[in-house]
Amino acid sequence: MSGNVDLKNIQGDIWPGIPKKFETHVFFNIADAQKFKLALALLVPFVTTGQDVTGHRQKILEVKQTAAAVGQPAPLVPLSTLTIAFSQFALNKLGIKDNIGDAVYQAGQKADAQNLGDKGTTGTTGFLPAWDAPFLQPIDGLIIVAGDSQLSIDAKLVQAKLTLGFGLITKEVFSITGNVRPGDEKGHEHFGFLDGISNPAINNLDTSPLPGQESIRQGFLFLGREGDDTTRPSWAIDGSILAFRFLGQHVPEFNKFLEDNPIPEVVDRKKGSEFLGARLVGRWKSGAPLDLAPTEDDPDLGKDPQRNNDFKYTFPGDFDTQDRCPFGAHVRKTNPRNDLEQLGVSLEKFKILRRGIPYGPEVGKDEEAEHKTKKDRGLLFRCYQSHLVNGFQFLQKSWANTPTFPPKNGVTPGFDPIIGQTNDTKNRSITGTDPNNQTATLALIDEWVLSKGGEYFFVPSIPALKSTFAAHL
Ligand code: N7H
Repeated sequence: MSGNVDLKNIQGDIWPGIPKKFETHVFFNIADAQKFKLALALLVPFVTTGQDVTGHRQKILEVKQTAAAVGQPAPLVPLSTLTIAFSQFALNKLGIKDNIGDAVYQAGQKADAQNLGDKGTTGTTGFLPAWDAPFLQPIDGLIIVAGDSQLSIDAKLVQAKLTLGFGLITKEVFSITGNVRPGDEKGHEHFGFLDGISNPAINNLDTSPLPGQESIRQGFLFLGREGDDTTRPSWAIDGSILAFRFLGQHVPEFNKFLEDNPIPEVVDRKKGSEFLGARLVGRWKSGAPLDLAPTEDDPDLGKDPQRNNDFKYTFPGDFDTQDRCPFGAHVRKTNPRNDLEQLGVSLEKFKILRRGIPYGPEVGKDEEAEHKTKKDRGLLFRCYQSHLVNGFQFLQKSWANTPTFPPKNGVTPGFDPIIGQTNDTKNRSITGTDPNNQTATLALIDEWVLSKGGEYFFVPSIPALKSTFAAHL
């Protein structure tokens, strides 16, 4: 199908993405399908659309401009939003029998866990991932409430739970709140790196892409739109598939590894450790990409959206050497840019739109001193795409977990040091972290990101919520 999505019809978390400080995820099961459909009909008017979020973003911009004009810091604009998503288990319960056209979604993430490289055990009933208990049972749906403050989202959540009859019609399985990190760490994930920089632009929606930002056809994000060649049921159009991953991060242990393995020949040990961190991620903590800032951090570049994503690994030597950026660095593994384009491979179908948020407290002094994680923290990772097999699943399995990717003559890049994993061994390594000794292998003795659970959800359009998911009142 050609044509463009109508912002009134899509959920705003997919596009343009919700500006948020706090975000609660409530995973639920449907206890009474008939009553749930009636309750959902009452909730649909409160689901946040793309048009709603466009309005919020405009308001935030205006408030910022007004504050800047008088030299004042901009106040936060009150905001609370609601997103709702359903797993295949929910479709079954609600009697929605059509084949959505994504076998990975239909089987569910628990069935995919071994394939994704998650830890676990194999018994008589097959592979059991070492996930947190709530994710080991079927989960029907997910409500995401996001906003500017805990207070705003709490009020929205109470309203949503009352409407859906939580406790009777709908049962809560698990709930977790993420928040933007405090002070200067705003926008940085728990290892300390600026996140949320590189996402694809969507044709005819992001009308002025940032320098370096690649545009994809709408069908690679929304089912049934241009570029999506799969047969879909008519109600699935303008929905998107959400991969949720509950990812714990061992921050003190990661920092200790950097401390113990500084890149040699750098002015001092501390800078050598920072350099190793940047070589593992492919960007400095400031966000500055190694491809543009290969030897030292450039904080002005890091925070400048006009420049911080404007690179493709096309500098002389980039394709064959790891002088500027290791082939296995996290951002190069998950978006290899020219490494594949030079081989004639288009990256369009491998694009995902990331919408995550950190969770858990800041690292405590005791954890820092003992180099040991004592409190749970990490990333509530979410990404959207129209096909999991080319999107999240492919990036995790065929790129991050595959040491020979990206393909390079005579060099094995190694695992993605941040998210690459194997089911039950800790036998991970990477090459090229030391620019002066690029064939040396660095053993990644620990895994610092641990999968604690997840599920694949479908995020329906507003018309689909009304016509197919909810009862007709
Ligand atoms: Fe990643 N990190 O802090 O190291 N990621 N990521 N990610 N990630 C990115 O460009 C991180 C995860 C992608 O276009 C940045 O926005 C952490 C999963 C993709 O150049 C940083 C975790 C998957 C990109 C991190 C985590 C991806 C990307 C740079 C888990 C998919 C864009 C900031 C706890 C399977 C690459 C930015 C590009 C960027 C980190 C998870 C994918 C700093 C800590 C599970 C596609």
